[in-house]
Amino acid sequence: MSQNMNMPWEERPEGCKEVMWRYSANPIIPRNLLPTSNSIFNSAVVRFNGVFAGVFRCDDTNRRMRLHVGFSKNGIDWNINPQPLKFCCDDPEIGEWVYGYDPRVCFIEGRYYVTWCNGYHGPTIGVAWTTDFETFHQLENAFIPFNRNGVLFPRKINGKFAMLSRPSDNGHTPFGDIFYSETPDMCYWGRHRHVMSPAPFEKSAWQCTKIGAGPTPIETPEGWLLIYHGVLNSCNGFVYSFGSALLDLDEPWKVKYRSGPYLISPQKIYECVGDVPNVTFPCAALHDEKTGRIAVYYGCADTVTGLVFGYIPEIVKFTKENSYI
Ligand code: BMA
Repeated sequence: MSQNMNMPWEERPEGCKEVMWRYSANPIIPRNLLPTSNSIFNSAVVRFNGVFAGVFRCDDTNRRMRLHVGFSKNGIDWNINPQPLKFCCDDPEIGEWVYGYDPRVCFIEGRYYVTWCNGYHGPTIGVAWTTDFETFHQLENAFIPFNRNGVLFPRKINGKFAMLSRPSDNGHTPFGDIFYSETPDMCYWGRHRHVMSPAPFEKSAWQCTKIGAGPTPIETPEGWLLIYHGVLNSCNGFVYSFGSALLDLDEPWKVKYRSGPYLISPQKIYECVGDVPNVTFPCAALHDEKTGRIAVYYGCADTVTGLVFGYIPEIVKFTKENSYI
């Protein structure tokens, strides 16, 4: 790994022509890092006080879906609290824990907001904030069930907080479009706009069944860079890959470009073998404005956590030059 502790980094391997490349020591988090963990994947990390902090999806050996807080000096070696995260909430009806998974963490105006798939009469989008990764203040759920993949934008847009989400069903949803919603106060969400649907099979098959936003979108001069997962329903079940899109900066429900080819698909053993085979599921990214470097954290086969690297300007170029829309 690079000496620069600003973010984890490893240069593109010689001869590699891919837009994004995997960390050579993947997976970075083994399934059994905690004494009671069955799997640690689909997790969110951010910079915090000169180190890194994160909210991790740790399914336990009862196969209950739990969230745990973790810290790291280099973004690669993680200390994850063996005790599950407990949210503080004034309203027991909202604060009652049922299950939680696939967290995202987004820094906006001095607070780290956590959004996750929260069990409340089925999956919906839970919202909480923290400033210290110790006390987490849980707010109202953003939407009614069923919904997944709630991903906040890192700044207000036209004066409102904004979120992407993916309305779904109570099972292993065989459909799914990404929508945009906004709120003045992190409580009342509205102005729901359609962003994008799965792609036509004949144009981009890896994303033809359903799609969902991944890490917090990154602001670039070309638009919001959105890395998102897409699903293909193969004869062997769902296959989760990820690609990229560029959304309009002021009206992010307008998609400017969308990659036909995937950036990453399940190809390595740790992505193809595990509790759910053939899943690469991005939930977080660290990036560096100066160098354009990006490191994406992704769940592998619903079992372990991996890292892939790239350069934002190259991903933007790839998205534009290979857009199918
Ligand atoms: C989705 C979510 C993800 C998971 C994926 C593949 O519906 O449950 O957490 O990674 O399925 O199993």
